[in-house]
Amino acid sequence: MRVIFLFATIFVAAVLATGHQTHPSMQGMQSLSISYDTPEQFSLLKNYVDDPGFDFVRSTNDLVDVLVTADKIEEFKQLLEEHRMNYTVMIEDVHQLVTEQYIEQQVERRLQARSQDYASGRLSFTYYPNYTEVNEYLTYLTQTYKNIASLITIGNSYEKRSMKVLKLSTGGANKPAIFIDAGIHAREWIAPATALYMVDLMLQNHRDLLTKVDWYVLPVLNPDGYEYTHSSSANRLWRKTRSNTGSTCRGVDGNRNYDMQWMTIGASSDPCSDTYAGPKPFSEVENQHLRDFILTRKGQIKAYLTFHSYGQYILYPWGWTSNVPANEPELVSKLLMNIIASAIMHFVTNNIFTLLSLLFQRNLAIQCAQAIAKSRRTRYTYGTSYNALYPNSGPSDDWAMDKAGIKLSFTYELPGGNYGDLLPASEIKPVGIETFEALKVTHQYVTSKYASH
Ligand code: 0X9
Ligand code: ZN
Repeated sequence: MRVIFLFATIFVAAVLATGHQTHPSMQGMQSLSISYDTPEQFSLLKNYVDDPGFDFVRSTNDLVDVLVTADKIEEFKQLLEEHRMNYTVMIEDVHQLVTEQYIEQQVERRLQARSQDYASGRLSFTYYPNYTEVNEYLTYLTQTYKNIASLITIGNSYEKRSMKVLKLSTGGANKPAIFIDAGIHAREWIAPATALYMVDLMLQNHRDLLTKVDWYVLPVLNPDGYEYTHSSSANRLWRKTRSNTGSTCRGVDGNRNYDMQWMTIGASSDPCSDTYAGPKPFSEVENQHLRDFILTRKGQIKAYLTFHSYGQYILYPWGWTSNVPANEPELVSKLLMNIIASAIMHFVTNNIFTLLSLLFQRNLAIQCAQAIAKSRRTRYTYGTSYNALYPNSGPSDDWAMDKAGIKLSFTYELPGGNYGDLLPASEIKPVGIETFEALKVTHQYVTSKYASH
């Protein structure tokens, strides 16, 4: 079993280290989800990693999701069957789906434009907003919630798009803060939408979350890439930034570019790869802005949350080693530890209610996963990035914990349903509502640990 795990780990790293400059024609492209469990099956899949007709969009230790072009699909399916590998066709026709979704987006946009309600920049969350619409919405928030919402421009992207952090604060000094970013990977549209919808929920119905904690939300960390995916259906699956690093291929994987074990594992030095780590750590100006913003508020930010898709994971450091961080018990509880802690607490306080609440307490990741499951039965896996997903280096959450000293640092891989990163916009609100439950838990934890009472 260990041998298989090792093979899987190497395979996953190899898969991630490759990628293609642009996506080949989507006409007739299919999305397959393949499960595998023997070393032979791993090596069989590995043969296709460099094939331009294949794009491995998600990899775990027992399954891969891969987009396969029309000219390769039948032969590949036959091969899977011959080797008794189970697969499901997740998307029958990627091109058709992407095209339909672009039309739907436009229809919803027009519907929204007709409504007086939305004239001022408010979002309906019935379609994925583009970069301009995100900014209009941010401005709308500052005008509507004058005493709470403000914008901090942290700099410009490579293509000179301004990057704005939304600050939500009810005033007062020395409050702990929670920082959220989304959209470092351009095609993961559900991430910015979820971050914004949670802001919407907070401002409309949950102002209590603003009393003791300040919030910073950067909804689009990679504005150029995000805008590129919105510009044409042919670019919908772009992942990286849009910087020109001197190669024929553009862009850097922002989540391999932080100065944290940079380029040590699960990252590529090939500019044409989807996991290209960049020519040096922090080569990407967008990441530099995020770094400077966070370091300026080093003591204040107590939790760092970064939203991605897909796969339903709550991940915490590290990605580069199988070792767990020193405060792992805080990030995810051990039941036994909780019981012991509860007993001590009970002894100290002699309070039955404290005992009961602590007995049922799980620490943060598991509590968040449970809160989400309770909301809509969505199942999240939690664990360190290396152990629960795959090894990789230079991601923002590892940097936030190690270099910015933020002890609570999580990556959320939001749901992709049967669609992966092409999740229909009708899922924005349901995903936002369930994820908001995890946000409440995180807020509660930060408040009880860091806020003055
Ligand atoms: O590979 C990534 O950057 C993330 N997955 S994604 O499918 N959204 O691209 C996972 C990053 C988690 N790993 C660490 N934070 N170390
Ligand atoms: Zn991502």
